Amino acid sequence: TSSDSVVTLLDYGAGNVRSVRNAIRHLGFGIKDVQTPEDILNANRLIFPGVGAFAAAMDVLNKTGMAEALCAYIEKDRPFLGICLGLQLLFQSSEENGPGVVGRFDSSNGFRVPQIGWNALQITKDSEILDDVGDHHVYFVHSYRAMPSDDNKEWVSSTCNYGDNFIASVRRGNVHAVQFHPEKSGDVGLSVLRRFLHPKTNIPKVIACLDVRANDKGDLVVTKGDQYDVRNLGKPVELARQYYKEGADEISFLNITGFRDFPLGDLPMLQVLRLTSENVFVPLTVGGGIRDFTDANGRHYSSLEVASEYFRSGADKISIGSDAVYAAEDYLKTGVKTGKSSLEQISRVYGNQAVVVSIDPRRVYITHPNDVEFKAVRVTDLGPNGEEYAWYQCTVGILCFIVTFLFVHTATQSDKAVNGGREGRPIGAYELAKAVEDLGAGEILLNCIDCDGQGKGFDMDLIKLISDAVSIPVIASSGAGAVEHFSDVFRKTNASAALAAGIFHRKEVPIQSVKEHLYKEGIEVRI
Ligand code: 1PR
Repeated sequence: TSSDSVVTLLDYGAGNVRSVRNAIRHLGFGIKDVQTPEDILNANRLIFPGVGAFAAAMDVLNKTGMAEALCAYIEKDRPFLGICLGLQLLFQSSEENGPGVVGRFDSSNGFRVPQIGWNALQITKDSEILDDVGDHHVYFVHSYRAMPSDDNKEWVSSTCNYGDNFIASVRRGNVHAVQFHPEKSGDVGLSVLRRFLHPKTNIPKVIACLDVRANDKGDLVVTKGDQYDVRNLGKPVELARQYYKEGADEISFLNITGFRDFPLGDLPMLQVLRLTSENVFVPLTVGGGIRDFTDANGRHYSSLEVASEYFRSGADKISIGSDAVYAAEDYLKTGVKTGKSSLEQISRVYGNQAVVVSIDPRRVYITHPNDVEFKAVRVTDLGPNGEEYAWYQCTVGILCFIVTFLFVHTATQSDKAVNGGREGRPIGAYELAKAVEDLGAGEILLNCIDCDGQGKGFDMDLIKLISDAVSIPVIASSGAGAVEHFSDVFRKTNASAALAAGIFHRKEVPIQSVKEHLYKEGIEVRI
C-alpha cells in the first residue's frame, strides 16, 4: 500500500471507533494507528474520532503529549478530520478561553438531551467535504455542542438546529471537523469521508467504446471481437445515444477499418460523428487511421488535416495508435522532437487535451526483469512456464484491410499469429507512455490485447505501471466483465477512467449498474 492510501487514526482508547475504521477500509484506505506524538506529526492525513467524555479525553491527550502534537499538526494546515468530540476539542484547544464555546444542550426547551438521531445541516460556506450533503440528514449523538460566535464565524462551514443553532462543522484550509458521525450517516456520510480522503481528485469516468468498421454496404457497424478479431453488434449512432442516456461519461469511436484507406474518404465516420454530436452531450473521441497519407493520385494529406476534419464533425479528441508508436520510437532513438509527428502537430494546434494516444500492448512473459531492455513488472499471475515477470510489447496495425477482410469474410477464428492484424514493435508500453507524454499527448488509452474481450478484468499490473509512470490521465481499457472490475481498477491503480466495449454492447452489464456499484463502494461518480 502506498503512503497515499494510508490514513493515520488517533484512537486514544476511550471508546468504540470500529465503525470509523470500517468506513475508512471500505473506502479503500489502510489505517496507521497513532502510537506516539511523532506519528501525528508524520501523518499524511489524520482522522481524530473523538469519543468519550471531554475532560477525560483532554487529560489523556495532554498526558501523552498528543495534544501538543495535534496543535502543531493543525497549525501547519496538515489534512485533518475531527469527528464529534474531535470537533469540540479543536475548539477548546484553539480558543484561549475555552469555557463558553462548548456547552451542554439546554433540555428545558423540550429537546431531549443527548441529541441521538438524524438532523439536517445549514451549510454556510464551501467546505468541500460536505459537497454531497445538501438537504440529506446526517447522524448526531452528543450532549455538548460548540456555539457559533463572532470569533469562530470564519471557521464555521455548517450549523444545525436542535433547540439552538450549534456548529455542525468547521473548516479552515485542510483542517476539517464535523459534529455528526459520517461513519454512521449512510452513503452521504461516506461521501464526507471520501471527500476528505480523496481531496480534489478527478471524478473517475466510465467510457463506452465503439469499435466500428465499414461493412460491405459501406455502413459503419459496431464490432466487438475477442482479442481484436471482429464481429458485428449494432449501429454506432444509436448505440452512442443509448450509452449517453445510460450515463456514459464519454464515448470513443475507434475506426478499425480507417487505415485500410484514407480516413477522409471514410465519409461514414464523419457522418457518425455529426449525427452523434447532435444529441450526445459528453466528449466524443475518434481514433483509427490518423496519420499522414498520400492518395493514389499522389496528393499528400497531413494527419492534421485528417484530425481537423474529425474535430469539425464533432469530435472533441482524436486518438492515435500506430503512428504514435513510430513517433515514440524515433524520439527515443534520436532524443529529438521533430515536431513533425501527427501527435506533435495535432497537439500543437488543438492542444494536448485533444490528443489521446491509444496503446495496444501484449504481455510478454520473461523469467528475469533484466532479460529485456524494456521496463518489466512482477506479474500477479505467473506466466505459462511459471515466469514471474512480463514486459508489455507495443503493437501497430498491419495489413488491416486484408486481415479484416479475411476475418469478416471467412469468419476465421482467432489466429494468434495475426491477432487482429497487429505487429509487435521493439518498444514497451512504459517507454511509449513516457515518450508520448513528452511529445504532447494529453491522455493515454491503455488497452491490453491479452485481456481484450475476455471479461476477466483489467490488466492491473499494466495499468498500475503506466498510470504511475506518467502524469497525464490514463484510461484503463480491455477486459471489463463485471462491475467489480471497475471499482478494482479505481481502487488499486491511478487510472482516471475505465473503458469497456463488449459488456455494454452485449448488454451484460449496463453502464448504470457500473455507476451504482462505484457509488455504493464510496467511489465518486457522475450520476
Ligand atoms: O493505429 O492509429 O490506426 O488506431 C487504431 C485504433 O484501433 C487503436 O486505438 C486500436 O486500439 C484500435 N484497434 C485496432 N484494431 C482493432 C481490432 O479490434 N481489430 N480495436 C482495434 C481495439 C480495443 C479496444 C476495446 C477495449 C475494450 N479495440 O478499443 O474496445 O479493449 O474491450 P472490452 O471491454 O470488450 O474488453 P491507429
